Amino acid sequence: MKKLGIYPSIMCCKPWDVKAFIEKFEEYDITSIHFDVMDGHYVPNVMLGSAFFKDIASITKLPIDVHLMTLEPEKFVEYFPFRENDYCCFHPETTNQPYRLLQQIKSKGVKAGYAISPATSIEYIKNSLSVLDYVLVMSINPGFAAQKMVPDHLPKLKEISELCAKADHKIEIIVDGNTTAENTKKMIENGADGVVAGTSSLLKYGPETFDKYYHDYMEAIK
Ligand code: S6P
Ligand code: MG
Repeated sequence: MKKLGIYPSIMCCKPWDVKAFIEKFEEYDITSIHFDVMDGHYVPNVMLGSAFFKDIASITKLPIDVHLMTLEPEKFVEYFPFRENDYCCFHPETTNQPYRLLQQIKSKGVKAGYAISPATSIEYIKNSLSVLDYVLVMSINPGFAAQKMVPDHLPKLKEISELCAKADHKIEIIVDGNTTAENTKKMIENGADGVVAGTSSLLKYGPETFDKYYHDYMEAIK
């Protein structure tokens, strides 16, 4: 079985713990650092800016996956000095030309994805299969950590993964929200290739607990 992708959500780390957590992420060779950007308009919260992105990029070569929860994501894409192999996704309903924006992101050498909120139509995915590198499937309403998985998530995840399997290249399916070990098992069964890890699993406490939580989590999802 393919190794599950792990995308720890840096917004769940206290500022004073960020460096120590990143050292742990490197030690465990995690897939990418999940970076939540919130504009206070698309979602009722404000989070993580481009200066913080630059700071993280200056201390690690791990890829950073930027999750834009903003209106006019085409503007925000220009604020971040992406490196090759970083990821960037946005919510397709927040922009007039989502297909064009995927192409724009890919032209920077960056992996391009859609973030799909619980009620967002999967038609966007259907009409963009050839340009999508990944889909971030939200199992919660975007805006806050520490929420519970919505009841409609698993069947939607299955539908999305089956749809993406029709593409002529691999489209990664990453789940964002409430990825407890118990939920992660069900998410894998329904097509997840990777999960965002936050307060529900690896980042519940400080970096000194990471080893324990990582081993317990990996053991529990076997
Ligand atoms: C929510 C955001 C997420 C959270 C993540 C936190 O708007 O997009 O990436 O950071 O879900 O993890 P948890 O385990 O607290 O749900
Ligand atoms: Mg996110």
